[in-house]
Amino acid sequence: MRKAPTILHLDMDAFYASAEQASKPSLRGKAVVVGGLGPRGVVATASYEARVFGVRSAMPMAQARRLAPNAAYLVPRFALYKSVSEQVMGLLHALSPLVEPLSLDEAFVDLEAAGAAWDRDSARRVGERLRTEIRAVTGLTGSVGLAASKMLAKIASEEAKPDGLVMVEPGTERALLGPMPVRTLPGVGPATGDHLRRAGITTVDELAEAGEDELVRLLGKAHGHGLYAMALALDDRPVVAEREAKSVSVEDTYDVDIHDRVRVGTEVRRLADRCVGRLRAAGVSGRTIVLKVRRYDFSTLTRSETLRGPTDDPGVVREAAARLLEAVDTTGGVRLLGVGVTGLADYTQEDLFAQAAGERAELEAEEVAETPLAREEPAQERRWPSGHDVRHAVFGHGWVQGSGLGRVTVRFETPDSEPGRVRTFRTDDPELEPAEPLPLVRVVPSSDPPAPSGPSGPPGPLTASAHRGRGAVDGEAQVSSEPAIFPKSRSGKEGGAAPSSP
Ligand code: DCP
Ligand code: MG
Repeated sequence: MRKAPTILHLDMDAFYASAEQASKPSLRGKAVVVGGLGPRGVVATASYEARVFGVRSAMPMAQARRLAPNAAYLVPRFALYKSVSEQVMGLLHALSPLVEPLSLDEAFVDLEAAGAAWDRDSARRVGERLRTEIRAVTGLTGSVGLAASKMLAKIASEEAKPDGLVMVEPGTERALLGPMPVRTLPGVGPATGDHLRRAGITTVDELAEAGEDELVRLLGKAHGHGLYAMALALDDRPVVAEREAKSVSVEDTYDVDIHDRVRVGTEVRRLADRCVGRLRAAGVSGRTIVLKVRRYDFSTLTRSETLRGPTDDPGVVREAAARLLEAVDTTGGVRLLGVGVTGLADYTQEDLFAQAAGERAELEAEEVAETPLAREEPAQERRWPSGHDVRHAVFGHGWVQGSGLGRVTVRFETPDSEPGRVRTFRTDDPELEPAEPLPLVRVVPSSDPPAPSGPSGPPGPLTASAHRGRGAVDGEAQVSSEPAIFPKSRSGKEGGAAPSSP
């Protein structure tokens, strides 16, 4: 293991919810819950203000509403989160060529790779500067962990939350890890955690005391051996840059076209399992699941879905492939099927299984009308998901605070305005239309000098200056400004039909 704490782990704080608060001045400092609002929706995340009431990621939305009835409930705006994520990843890439993204809001960076840091002091300086830059460029806060290994860097960023930096001094790793629950270690998900608990092992110290032989007996050779090393804080895994181009895939061509929908499903499941077999043999996992279908007339299409983090779990890959198949018309028969996984990494998050189940619930929820009323006019209701952006010909940019009974309530405010006023319209008001998200931080016109970045002045990639919460000066002008840094297009699933909610 290296001697200096030069592996950095960044994790944005309450990512989706913070992006919503930055976007909507009236929600700053308030309980905000983002997730599926349909009857089977789950919480994607909650602002720290909502966590006080016990609201957590992956909790059923109905339970969240009971715990925090007065919170704001919003449907995710993935296009916004993705563009903020790209800004953050850009800042990380400016530090080092070795950046390993784990999800939209989380990544490892090897600071030694390009000489950005070499010891404690230089690593701390880089970490603090990164946090300043992230705030300036995105308006959001991220927490940083620094350590001599990936495992400890990730634990440190968790300790640093929210809005902090924690460095694990080399040599103190075992003392820090010992009292922590076994679930802290990478690769210990709910199933392994339960298994260990039944064997009387709940803390990392108890894992280490159990000894390698006992862990191998309980968990099998590879897992037991690996976990024992982690319990001793021995983690040599390198930071691996994302290898988008690489993928693992399998496909089959059939002698006779398959017409039976059930049989197509069975084949896709079999291919998913074979694909996972190859992934595991190669010791990697991946984030993007790809389904390929060639139909009777040789028309070929591929569909893909990207998960929050890499997986090598057969259940997750199977479910994703099955979801992708649902959207493909196979009535004429299929002659070839394929399943692949791309976006490979060495790191796996066991909890993705729970994630897959949650996402499926949300997708189904989108198809179910929420109330009898919504069923009467589903097109109008679905057009106005809570939290999504709108533009009114007279009042400008705003967001949907709620809809139902043929009415939609809009709050007119923008990221750098004062908290705005609420107005209600008919859902078919011709002056009201859906809009693209505005940038969270206003981009400085190119003629302006770059924003100052502190006394030591990094020549860093600062391209924007923060205007969060500033007063009325900008308020009016902002209403007519165009989003400069955000992509115009939204892909179907992300921008499309989400349930509206009263
Ligand atoms: N997410 C999700 N479903 C989950 C967990 C997370 O959709 N079960 C989404 C919403 C989160 C984002 O991924 O905002 C990042 O996940 P994190 O685990 O990093 O959680 P947060 O960033 O929300 O909070 P924290 O401050 O704890 O990192
Ligand atoms: Mg986060």
